[in-house]
Amino acid sequence: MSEKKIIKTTCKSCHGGCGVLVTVENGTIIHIEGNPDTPTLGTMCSKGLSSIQHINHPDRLKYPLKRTGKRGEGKWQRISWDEALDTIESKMKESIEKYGPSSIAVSQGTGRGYNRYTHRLARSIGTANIITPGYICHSPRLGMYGLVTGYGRLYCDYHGWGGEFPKTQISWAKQLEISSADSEMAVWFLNSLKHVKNLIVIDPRETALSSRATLWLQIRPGTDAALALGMINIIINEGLWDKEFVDNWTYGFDKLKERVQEYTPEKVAEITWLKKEDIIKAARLFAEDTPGCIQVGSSLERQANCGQTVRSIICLLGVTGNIERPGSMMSWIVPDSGLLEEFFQELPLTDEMRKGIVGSETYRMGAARTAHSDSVVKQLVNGDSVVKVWFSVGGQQILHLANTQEVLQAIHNVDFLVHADQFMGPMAEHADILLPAAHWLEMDDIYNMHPRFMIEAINKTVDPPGEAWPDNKIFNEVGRRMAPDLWFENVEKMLDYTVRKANITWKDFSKMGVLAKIGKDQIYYKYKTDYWKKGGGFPAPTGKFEFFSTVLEDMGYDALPYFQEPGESPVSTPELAKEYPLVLSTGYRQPFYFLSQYRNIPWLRSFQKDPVVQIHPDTAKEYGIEDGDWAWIESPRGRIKQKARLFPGIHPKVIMATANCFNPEEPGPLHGLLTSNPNVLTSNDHCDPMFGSPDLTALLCKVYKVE
Ligand SMILES: Nc1nc2c(c(=O)[nH]1)N[C@H]1C(S)=C(S)[C@@H](COP(=O)(O)OP(=O)(O)OC[C@H]3O[C@@H](n4cnc5c(=O)[nH]c(N)nc54)[C@H](O)[C@@H]3O)O[C@H]1N2
Ligand SMILES: Nc1nc2c(c(=O)[nH]1)N[C@H]1C(S)=C(S)[C@@H](COP(=O)(O)OP(=O)(O)OC[C@H]3O[C@@H](n4cnc5c(=O)[nH]c(N)nc54)[C@H](O)[C@@H]3O)O[C@H]1N2
Ligand code: SF4
Ligand SMILES: [Mo]
Repeated sequence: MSEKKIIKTTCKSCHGGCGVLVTVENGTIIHIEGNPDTPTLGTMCSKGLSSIQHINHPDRLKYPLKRTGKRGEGKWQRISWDEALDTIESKMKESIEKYGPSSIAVSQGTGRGYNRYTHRLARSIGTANIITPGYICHSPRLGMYGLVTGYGRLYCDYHGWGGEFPKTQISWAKQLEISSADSEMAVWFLNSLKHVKNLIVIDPRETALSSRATLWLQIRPGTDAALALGMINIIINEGLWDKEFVDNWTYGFDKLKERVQEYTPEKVAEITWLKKEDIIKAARLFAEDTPGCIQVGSSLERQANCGQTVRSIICLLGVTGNIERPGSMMSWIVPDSGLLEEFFQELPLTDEMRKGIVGSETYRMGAARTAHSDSVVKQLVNGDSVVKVWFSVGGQQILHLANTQEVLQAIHNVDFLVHADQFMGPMAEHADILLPAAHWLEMDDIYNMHPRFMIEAINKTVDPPGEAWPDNKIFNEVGRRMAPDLWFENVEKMLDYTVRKANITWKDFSKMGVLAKIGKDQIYYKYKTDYWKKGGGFPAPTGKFEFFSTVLEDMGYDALPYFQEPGESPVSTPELAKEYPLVLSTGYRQPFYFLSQYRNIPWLRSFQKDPVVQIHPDTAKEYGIEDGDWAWIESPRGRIKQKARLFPGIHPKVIMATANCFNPEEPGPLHGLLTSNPNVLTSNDHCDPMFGSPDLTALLCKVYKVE
């Protein structure tokens, strides 16, 4: 008799966390579909739906491996988990003995639901050298929200829970409908468009959203701070600001008013390549048709002026009073379990750990709690590296950091590199010990990527292949060896601990599926209550929303927002622009890929075989390129080739390359990395003074046909 059952779980093939129903027959998954009884309302995308091809892929890593040849030579020997863990333990302990705990780095890629484990492992070992892409993705926003308001998170309220939907929504460098990124959920956003009066899209490219927008501002990449400051200028000078909010709840408005005077509509139009009339229209719509919210995309954080850009946008929210009002920007009340981040935050970040953080002296906002990746790279290349042992789970730093050639050299200089992954790839190829990781269909875990008003259960549906382990088990077992008192007897005990504050066990939560604060559980206008401060106010040092940041002033940074040209641009480096006349942007998200992942999944690959560069037809004609031609894209750092897609929706002076690329089918160790990955072109020389983010999306390049 065949046995068939339906298991409820959560997809983490991207950040979205869609609720899923999985049909398992005799131990094999035969069907996957969205679960309508979850906050994602039954929606799923091609990535999640292709998971059966993913888990059964013949190239899955199945056993722990140890390198036998030279680094990257592709010679491996199968070993047991015991041997792998013994080796990791002894290498880590040896390094701590010789160089101190800061010599251990723990790294991850984008959030894949295990951030809390990465951080807890590092802190339990005594190091804060955590290598994460946070500083180019989401953390600048959180850091700046934290500075201005005193709490770290502000998200768009398009749920209607407070009785109002946003009347004006700005999609600023974001493709939420594809990305479901950064605590915003595509399905709720798309549903809210029924209620929106003005949709404003700010993007150098036409997108699915811009084609239905009230106003599309086709901005020059890297000039968004100027636009935000220009909009504030108009709002203040036309008397359109929210007087009740500004007078009672903010600090430094007069100083901001003075600062934005230099950002006149004329000047901003010149900087941004926008029409003055459109800038004025955007400012008026956003100030007059309230409430409104702004989705901030991570393209703005992959730039060397990201800190001030994000800050300028938050000030725009402040002058329009779009804070904590239904239909504006909200900080969410978290579920009864507390934030999952408490799992690592409960281990203190000691002064000694802080002192050991690579890059912390220079990038004081970005490298206050984690390492600055580009500084780690530079140190490794220069031979004066603090980091000696690198424990990497997911994440392909070789691909995702700026200046691929230099990162590659750095990786070769690491004393001992461990990597956990599901497949071979450029990072895995360079490991000393390679650990096989399970897929979300093969594990029990708790997910919080991202809406901070809920957590979700990931329930195991089938066994992983060979001896692959879930990441949480890998972290726990390494943790138990390095700091036995701070880790758990087994994964179930660890998950029990994670939800203990809700007075439930993992088994209870596994059945519940979701723990959330939705609808009436949320509190609006918290600053008008005792929530943060007795008598009302914000938890920032002045008790107010700080246009003028007292914390930045104390740190010696400019306390008011300003615009700075990208390090390489037609304006900042006009001589270079003669040879490289086009602005290079990288990184718009592909619906069927997640960063470098899934090019080996046949169904997903069938949608778009090769990495594509979008070029305006006039520009392409000028350089003799036709639709479908392979084109070289060259910057002062090197050149790569991608397939040209002629696209009238992109600004003629801008090209957009697909980021995070390699071809799994090409030979290792690099799998075509040096001819496909746009970070061959990007620079780690100019970095944001606060966060250390390099220019990954606003640089100079030229294009020509591959002969
Ligand atoms: N030029 C340019 N560079 C960029 C960007 C850009 O837009 N342009 N984007 C930047 C941003 S925002 C980010 S977040 C980074 C992202 O960069 P990464 O997160 O490093 O992205 P990937 O290259 O997909 O590497 C992820 C690896 O993790 C593995 N993996 C997936 N799931 C799991 C799992 O559950 N467990 C384990 N152990 N492994 C898993 C995958 O197989 C893959 O090898 O790239 C950054 N770099
Ligand atoms: N399907 C899928 N989903 C993903 C990912 C994926 O690879 N695939 N990656 C995940 C990750 S790690 C992240 S960080 C998020 C990112 O997702 P989002 O934050 O939504 O942003 P992106 O899609 O990277 O880029 C959004 C837009 O920014 C525009 N843009 C580029 N430069 C500029 C600029 O200087 N100014 C302005 N105003 N616009 C600019 C691009 O043209 C693009 O349309 O997506 C996540 N979700
Ligand atoms: S949107 Fe993300 S979470 Fe949802 S099904 Fe697609 S990959 Fe999975
Ligand atoms: Mo990201």
